Amino acid sequence: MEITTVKTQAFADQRPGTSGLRKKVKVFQQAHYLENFVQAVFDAIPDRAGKTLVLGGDGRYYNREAIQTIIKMAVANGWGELLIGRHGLFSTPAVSHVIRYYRARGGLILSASHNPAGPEHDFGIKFNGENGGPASESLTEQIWAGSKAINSYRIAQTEYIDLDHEQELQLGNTRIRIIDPVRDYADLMERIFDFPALSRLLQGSFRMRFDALHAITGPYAQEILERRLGAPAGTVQNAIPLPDFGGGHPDPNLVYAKPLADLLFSEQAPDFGAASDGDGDRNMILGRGVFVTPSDSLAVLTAQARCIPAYANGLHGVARSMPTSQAADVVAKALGIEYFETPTGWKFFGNLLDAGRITFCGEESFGTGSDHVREKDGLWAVLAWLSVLAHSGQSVREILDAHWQRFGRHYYTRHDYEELPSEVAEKMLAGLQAQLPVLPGQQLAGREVQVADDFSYTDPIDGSVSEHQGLRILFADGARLIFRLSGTGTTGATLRIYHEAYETNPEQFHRDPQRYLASLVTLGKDLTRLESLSGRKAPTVIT
Ligand code: VG1
Ligand code: CO
Repeated sequence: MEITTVKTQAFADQRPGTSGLRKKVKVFQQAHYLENFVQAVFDAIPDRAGKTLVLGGDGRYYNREAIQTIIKMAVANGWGELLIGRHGLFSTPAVSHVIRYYRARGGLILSASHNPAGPEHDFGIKFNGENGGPASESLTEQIWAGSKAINSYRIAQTEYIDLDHEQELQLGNTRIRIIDPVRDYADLMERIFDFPALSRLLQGSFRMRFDALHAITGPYAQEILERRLGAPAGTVQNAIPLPDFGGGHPDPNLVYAKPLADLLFSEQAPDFGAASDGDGDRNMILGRGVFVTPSDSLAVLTAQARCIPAYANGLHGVARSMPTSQAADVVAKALGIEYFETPTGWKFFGNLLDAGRITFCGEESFGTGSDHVREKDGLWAVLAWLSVLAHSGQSVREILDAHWQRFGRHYYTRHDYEELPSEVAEKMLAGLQAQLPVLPGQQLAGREVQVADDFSYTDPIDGSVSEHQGLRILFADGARLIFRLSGTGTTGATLRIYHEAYETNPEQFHRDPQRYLASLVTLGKDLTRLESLSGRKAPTVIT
């Protein structure tokens, strides 16, 4: 096996964002760009020799080429074994499980998640560690530092590896195993949920539609929903992962999964609708004529967890990212379990999950998950909702109504302003930050400001501190207004403004969130001088 050391020059822009390194495909196609980053990751894992690495992606454009390169580099860098998904495919939650199940040292996931795919769009790569979760902040910083200092990488001269059949082969000292990317994950779901009960639901008069948006969850959803649970053929739509995801945004929200949303709000609506994103970690939950906000979804599942066999003894605790509504906190208080508020990004849940302090966690960005893996998990959330529906015999609307009656309703909406010039977005936030000290005590939008700050998080397990995680305005009545810049985009800057208000009067439970929150929306735009600085009148995406 010939191994070459290739001289290279560092790139200055390989700092991973909220979830790995994401760039335009064209950026990744520059000579040595992918190789440099992969070498920086490998260098940050000094104990890799002889260990197992899991490898796969969401099937987007450039997935296959990147895998061939990474195989050669893994061989040259002393990995003992590679577990690669057949066709080069793996969803993010499946990689997380496979790392844990086979006690691998880590995994590389090739995905830009909810970002569009194709030669003109995005590609990405992220490293998950031996707990199955995204690299910690400190490891991420180390990888970035390595990427800036790199001057060579190692690569083996090997033949092209056939990824399309399950097989085992030996390349130098590295064993390569092409495995079924779905089986182990589907088996895990079968251990968590009551499959006979779910089969009865799906084989009866209940109707559901799952939209895989031409991305990775298609094969997983077909295996689990249609084959193992016996839902009618066609329950899963857009099930074949396409390199360009059919030209759409593989992002499960009311804007990018519009055909599904339209169906659930039509006369022909089935009982239940769900969608997932490019790499399979997000979920959107819809009932007939009703959309469940992800924040409410986390709260409902927390309240109902005991109907699922794996959680029949109750939950240790629950965590949510800071911008996620406080609905789950209210449930946790009622259940007498711990609850936590972390910065945005799944990596911040890892320590709490590993320490057994939380069982469920979630984000407002359509992410929900549990301690079964160390990533958010779209299909898990769908099966959890189906479990609640099967157990209660109620509709999604009835479940939500009953939840609000018991815990109150957290009205919530997020407004995204995408592709702003970076200087403009930074100016808006800097302007707001300068005002924060004088806001407490003021009356704004008819509410009294209690706290106005820049969110800083101290990890309760290892004491590490993460600063500048979003600007917050907390009102005395429990309402919140939050501002932060996205760390997953590849063009300009995306400003996210999150609006939340708590309502306990049942007569007010069925208002339109946009109207209910209108004064907070106006306030958010005023405080950032949004219209005058950016010229934008309306957000690009409302969820
Ligand atoms: C977004 C979401 C965040 C999520 C992240 C990765 O990050 O807001 O909650 O964890 O995407 O999700 P940002 O920095 O753009 O706000 V995924 O499904 O793209 O891996
Ligand atoms: Co994703």
